Amino acid sequence: MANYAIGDIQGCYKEFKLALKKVNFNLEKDYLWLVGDLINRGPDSLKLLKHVYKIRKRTHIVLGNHDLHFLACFYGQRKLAKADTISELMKSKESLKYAKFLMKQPLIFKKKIVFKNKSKKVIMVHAGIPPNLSLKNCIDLNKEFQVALKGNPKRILKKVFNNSFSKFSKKMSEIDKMIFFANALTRIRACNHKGEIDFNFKGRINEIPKKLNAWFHFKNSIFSENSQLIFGHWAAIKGKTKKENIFGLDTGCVWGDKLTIMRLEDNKRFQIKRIKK
Ligand SMILES: [Mn+2]
Repeated sequence: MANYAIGDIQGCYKEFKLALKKVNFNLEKDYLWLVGDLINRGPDSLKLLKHVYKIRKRTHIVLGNHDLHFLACFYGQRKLAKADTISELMKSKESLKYAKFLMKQPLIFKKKIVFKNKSKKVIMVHAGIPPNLSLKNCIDLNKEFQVALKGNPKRILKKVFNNSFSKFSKKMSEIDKMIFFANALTRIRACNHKGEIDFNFKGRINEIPKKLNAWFHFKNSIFSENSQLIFGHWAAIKGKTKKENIFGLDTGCVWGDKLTIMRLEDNKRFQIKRIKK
């Protein structure tokens, strides 16, 4: 029995299948973790969702910004952009089924993994965690977000990428807290010294301006010794964080680089090169 986590697939279905094959993924025994951005920008978003839906009982998912973007488009709250490749999915007869399936997925997921008599807590998010949110804050906000999204998807999805809040504050209204949380967990890369998120910076680690720092370099009780964090989203850092217990899994498959699948028991990485058309 093993747990395997895959970085941003973004509709790269062929590479996804090869990744499962490479680790001999066994549906009866193994679990699959997906760090979000399952769809969009790549060629086969519909095929990918079909497959993931079929194996959903053995799959743990967190939503990424592209998954939220699809939901917002599906519920008429955002428009497709030129670079989007989800129109086949939008037009599919099964789009409602997949939209409802994605709506049930959290923004943060955690599970205890036992390996060689040692146990560790593994936490999964799409982009990262802002400096001033604890694990308890995240779990609470995630619950509220899921209830609100299910209750009134349009209300939440309309504002989901609103950048007006760069830092969490208890003074925010309940809906603003949820919007901030969803936006931060699916889009964070760098923050300034006050812990405020800069939503514009998307470059490499060595290109970070002096006034900013990567989110995983801030102190946060979540990054404690007995826990391990996995995330995707930031393809430009190619999975490197220089932190022992924080693992980036987006290695830019959709941009022509590689798809990473990591066994969480021993953190061994396997990679599939993007198949050229
Ligand atoms: Mn992303």
